[in-house]
Amino acid sequence: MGIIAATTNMPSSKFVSPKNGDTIPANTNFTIQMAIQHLETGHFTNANENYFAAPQVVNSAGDIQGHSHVVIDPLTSLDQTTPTDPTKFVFFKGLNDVAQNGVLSAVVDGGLPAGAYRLASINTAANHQPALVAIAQHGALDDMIYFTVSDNGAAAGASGAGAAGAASSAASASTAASSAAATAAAGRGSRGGVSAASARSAHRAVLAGLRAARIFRERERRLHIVSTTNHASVLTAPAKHSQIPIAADPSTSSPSTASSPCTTRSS
Ligand SMILES: [Cu+2]
Repeated sequence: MGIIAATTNMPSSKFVSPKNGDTIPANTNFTIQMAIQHLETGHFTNANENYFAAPQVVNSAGDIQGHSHVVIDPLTSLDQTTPTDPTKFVFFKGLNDVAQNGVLSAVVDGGLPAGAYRLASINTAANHQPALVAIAQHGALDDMIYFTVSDNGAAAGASGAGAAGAASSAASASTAASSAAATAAAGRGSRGGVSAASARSAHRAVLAGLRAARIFRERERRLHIVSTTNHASVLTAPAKHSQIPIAADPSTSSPSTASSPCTTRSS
């Protein structure tokens, strides 16, 4: 997984525009702005080639080096209670630039048709994996807000109280997701990697793991990225990842391309 951010360096974000509960005009350009902290933005790799393919790294201050994404899901109403379909978003953009004064921006060209929407961040390490932090119980590392797009500027559907309810369900959904993720992670851990393998392949796996650990430690040393705040949870890459350049080294990271799944996409 890489170097896990200390509790003092957990990233978090909050949308500045649109704000939760806002109503914006239909089919009109708008700019998403999101304030972010404890993420050293501007680090990203080509998602077509290196998606999840190298471990998370942090800078000398302990902040994760990565980037963010914004995604807008259409809703049936602001107080929708059925789960959304993650393949059915209407706007997605990787925010690959460095934040300006702590704020990341993305223009939604042409805007959106009238309706109710959910806007969420996906704060990630350079290889697009969700940010990893030192403890399972933490506040949301991402933001999620609800807004209305209207032909006439009026809020669609839910009352103010309804909108507040939607926001609070979002908060609990987010907490539930975190705990589900933690449970899943624990499940993977307890199953172990090699229990079902033959003794020989288990032995090979251990040797490969040790080799990967050695290579990873050497990279850390070269990149001077280990600080006292993040020693606690250094994890090593699986052997099959050991030759993949890590993103903190600018000479080896691949630029994102127009065809990368981490760039703008509408569906
Ligand atoms: Cu990405």
